[in-house]
Amino acid sequence: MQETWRWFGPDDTVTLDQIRQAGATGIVTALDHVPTGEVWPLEDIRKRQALIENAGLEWSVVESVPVHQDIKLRADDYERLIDNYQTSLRNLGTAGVCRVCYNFMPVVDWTRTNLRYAMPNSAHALRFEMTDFVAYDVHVLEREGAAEDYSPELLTKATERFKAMSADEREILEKNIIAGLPGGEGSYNRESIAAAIERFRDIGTDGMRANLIDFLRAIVPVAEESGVVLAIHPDDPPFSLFGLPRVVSTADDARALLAGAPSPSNGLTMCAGSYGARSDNDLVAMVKEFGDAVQFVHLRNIKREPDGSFYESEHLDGDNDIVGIINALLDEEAARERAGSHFKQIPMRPDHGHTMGDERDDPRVRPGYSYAGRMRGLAELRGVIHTLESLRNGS
Ligand code: DNO
Repeated sequence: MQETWRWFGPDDTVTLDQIRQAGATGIVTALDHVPTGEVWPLEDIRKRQALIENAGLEWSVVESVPVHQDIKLRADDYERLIDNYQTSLRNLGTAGVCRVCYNFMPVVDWTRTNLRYAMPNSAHALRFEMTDFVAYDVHVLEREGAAEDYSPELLTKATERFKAMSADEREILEKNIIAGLPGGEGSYNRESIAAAIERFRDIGTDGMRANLIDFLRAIVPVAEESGVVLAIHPDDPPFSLFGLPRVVSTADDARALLAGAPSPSNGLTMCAGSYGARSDNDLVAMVKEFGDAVQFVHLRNIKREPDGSFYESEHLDGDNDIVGIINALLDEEAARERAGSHFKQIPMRPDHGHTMGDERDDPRVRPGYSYAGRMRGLAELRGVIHTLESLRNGS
């Protein structure tokens, strides 16, 4: 596996030198200055690539080339937006940046309710708490019909929670949910999120899936011609938010999107933390089943609670069988080696980490993307990979 690290570009609090010191060899980054839907110019791709290569690293994965909401809706300007996406893929292929992660979540990208959830050791973790989310949806956003999407017990808990929150707490909760998290697409205020949700209200799961497959049929052949592999990121969390359909949440969803546009370029991101937030996703079985479609891996652990809430636990301590997942990925790499496959090394990144040490109370540090927290995660994961590889080699 290639050890990679997400870098938010020159204004990241973590430098390329520090990333090398942490032991990663690959960079995961995006041209965040290009507005969603516009073409990624070859010149800008080459400039970013040169920065990375001059630091002795490789640009291994693009995360993400965001998909415009109009493409997800097949509305308004979507044809031009798809053309632009195709051009961006061609430009990335020309530069030799060959793996592209993206997602197809409606309205909001990855979502948490608490970015400073205190662990027993006083480090901070990210948390999604269902009661808080419902309190926001029903009592702050006051989305029409929201109450019908939740059970009476949850609604009662959410009402109590809402009443007990101070104005500051409500404001922080709103910001966490709708203002956008690092690397996420879309930042809203209360009016604009309500309008965005409204646009998706009647699309339904089948409509959303059909739009994803139409999009894949337009971009996968271009990726293939350009030597690029796509790796769709699952929904995070992997269930409906704001009553909207999410179609990249389960093994069935992954099966459907792969079958909809079969190609070696139509691949998956195995985000352990996202798929793993559902107890009905068996991640080891998914790696085995999807095998050569797994083109990028986010290794992260979570602790689930019965109502759908979860928090991001330490990388080796949670409900995900990280050792089993890594073992299955090593099997897949060995199969690729035997088959002489071009993309035999699977890039992985330690996805998120706790905010700890000097960074914990530093407002410049991106939640989930601290240096120390991810370095700790990477070191633990590296230990697992090394051990499993040694056992395979009989040493
Ligand atoms: C969170 C991430 C997301 C993810 C995008 C993929 O840390 O996993 O930002 O990168 O949703 O398109």
